[in-house]
Amino acid sequence: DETYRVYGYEPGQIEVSNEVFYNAAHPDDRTRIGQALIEAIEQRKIYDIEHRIILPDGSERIIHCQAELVFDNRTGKPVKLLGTVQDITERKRAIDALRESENKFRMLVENTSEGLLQVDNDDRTQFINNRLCEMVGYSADELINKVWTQILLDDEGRDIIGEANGRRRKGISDRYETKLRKKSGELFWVIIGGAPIADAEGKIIGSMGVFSDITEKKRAEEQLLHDAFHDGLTGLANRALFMDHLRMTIERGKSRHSNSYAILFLDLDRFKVINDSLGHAEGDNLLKSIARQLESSMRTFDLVGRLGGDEFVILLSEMLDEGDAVQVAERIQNSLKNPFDLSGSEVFVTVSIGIALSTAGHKRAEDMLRDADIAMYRAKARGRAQYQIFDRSMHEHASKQLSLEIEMRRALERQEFLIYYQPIINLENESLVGFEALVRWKHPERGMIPPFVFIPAAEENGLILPLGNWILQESCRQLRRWQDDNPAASRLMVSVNLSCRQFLQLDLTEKIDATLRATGLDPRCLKLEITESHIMENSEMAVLIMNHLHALGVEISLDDFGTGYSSLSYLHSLPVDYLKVDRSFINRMTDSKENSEIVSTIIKLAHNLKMKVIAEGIETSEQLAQLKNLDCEYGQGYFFLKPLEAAEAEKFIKQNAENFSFIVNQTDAGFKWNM
Ligand SMILES: Nc1nc2c(ncn2[C@@H]2O[C@H](COP(=O)(O)OP(=O)(O)OP(=O)(O)O)[C@@H](O)[C@H]2O)c(=O)[nH]1
Ligand SMILES: [Mg+2]
Repeated sequence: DETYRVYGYEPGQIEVSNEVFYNAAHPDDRTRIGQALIEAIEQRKIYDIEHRIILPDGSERIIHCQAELVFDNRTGKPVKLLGTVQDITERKRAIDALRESENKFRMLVENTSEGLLQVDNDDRTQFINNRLCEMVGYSADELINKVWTQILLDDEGRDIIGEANGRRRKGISDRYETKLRKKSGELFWVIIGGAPIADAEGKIIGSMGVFSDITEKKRAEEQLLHDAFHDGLTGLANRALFMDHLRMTIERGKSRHSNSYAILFLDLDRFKVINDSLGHAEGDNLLKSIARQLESSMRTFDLVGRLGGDEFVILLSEMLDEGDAVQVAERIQNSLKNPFDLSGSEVFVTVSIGIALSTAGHKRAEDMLRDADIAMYRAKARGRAQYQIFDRSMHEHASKQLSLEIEMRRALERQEFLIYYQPIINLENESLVGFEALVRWKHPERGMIPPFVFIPAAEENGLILPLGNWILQESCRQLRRWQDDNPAASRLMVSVNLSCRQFLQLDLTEKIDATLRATGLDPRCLKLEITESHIMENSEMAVLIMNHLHALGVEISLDDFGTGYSSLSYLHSLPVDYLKVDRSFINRMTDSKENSEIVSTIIKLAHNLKMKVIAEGIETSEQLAQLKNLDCEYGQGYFFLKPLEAAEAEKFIKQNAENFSFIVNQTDAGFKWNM
């Protein structure tokens, strides 16, 4: 009955014959069937074949026939086949599908870009794919049945895998990162996706790992991390990293009292000049060279950082005593004595250093850095190229400066600044030639604040630029108005002090030109006073600026001559029109012969250099007489007149307008003007 069913008939539906079987066989399989039959007959063996048949409904099946031949005893000829027929279509299809999926899997394993590794519970390699072999540089033979952790990992990696294996044994799959060692010894990063392998009973017998090379990703991550904490230009620690280290050092210092530490705050002196003269790119090169120089003069456990601009910081975390910090500061200053080579130009650099010591007991890193900064500022104010150690009084000074700055900003807005005009007299005929413009601050609560209090502060905080501009504008405007009102005043001049920062402004000439145009003042009526220290710091640049100013028609006075460090020898190279002799020389000139000799020498020197002389601070008739004797051209001082408010000066001009030879009466107490 089963045979009928296999062939697609009801039992007994047809008469069974060889022909029926033969016809049902798939035409393509018939030759094979014939051959199998012949073999069975000739070799007297079992007829055993799988082949396709076509059922009466046209569908195709696969069958397995196993039959014995029955031979006629007499003739020895085969008479029939006795055996079984089985429909194996479903089983056949399942096996084919399995084979196909196995092939697919093998393809995948061999061609995947991931490394695959199967190990037993003793970490012996059971299977490794080509990709992983490629990654580690070993052949499969070198790894199969070997303990892979001994070959491909270092101690740290073995610890990581040990932990991972623990999780595998509990049946957990997960991912983790570790380094592998190549056959060449080189280490590289992988991420491993690990999964346990269980046998039929669910017992864990090993694990399978998928390895991906993440070296590039790791490198990018490390780069990112590095960039976040380092200065892009010099590669030094940046503010974030430096502050982090400082914080840790302060914390450590709280628990362990033996070690002292310090920070050094460095700012290059006049770095702007290098940028302006050699260009920003060379400025950058200099910053890089200085970074290397600082690193090389530090011990490995000191941290050098760059906060930005031309500011560097150093953390000395292991000091024996406070003297160490001073020694380091001196070493740095000495190491910068040699010039730097910037594309052929030799550049000398000095640096101002502020030191904050752990003994000051800072609790916060920010406070310690701020105090080192304050000390650095003090080093700048004291003339640069030196170091200063922070102490409390500096803090007070700095807070005062800060409140002064705030007040000055307000004063600028509220126009609390005034200009006083001090007459300058032609000594030969005692006539008025003009005024020196002097700024005063009329503070609403504190009254008059003298310039020596707020001008240095304004230099430090930069407010000197807006303030200086205002003084220039206002003096030019005022003089022009007086000239308009009194034609006789048309030859009066005004002399305006320029601060160092103003003088070194890149667009100074343009600004002055614009001011003259805006106020309509004749350039010959404006004189600019510059102190010698400005010029000393950058004499080439100073000469350049002075030449520009001369081109405008503006004359220049060298102020406070003799008080600074200027040597007489370089005076001849300066395009200066007037020399102002400082009041301290005039004060003392009648004391002794030597003192008057000094003034005499200065005046002769100026005359030799075709400069005219203005004596400051004339207070007595004796001084005036001596100066006249020495052919000093001009003078100013209380003996003539004190600085006048604008309204007073105006009245003075009006009342003496007919004749600018003002003198009415000269007494020992001074001049009596028409006022
Ligand atoms: N080349 C270069 N210059 C920079 C960079 N950052 C800031 N600067 C310049 O560095 C100068 C720093 O100025 P300061 O330190 O205030 O002034 P200085 O000219 O050094 O004068 P002192 O410090 O007062 O002696 C400014 O002119 C900035 O324009 C930088 O990354 N590269
Ligand atoms: Mg600087």
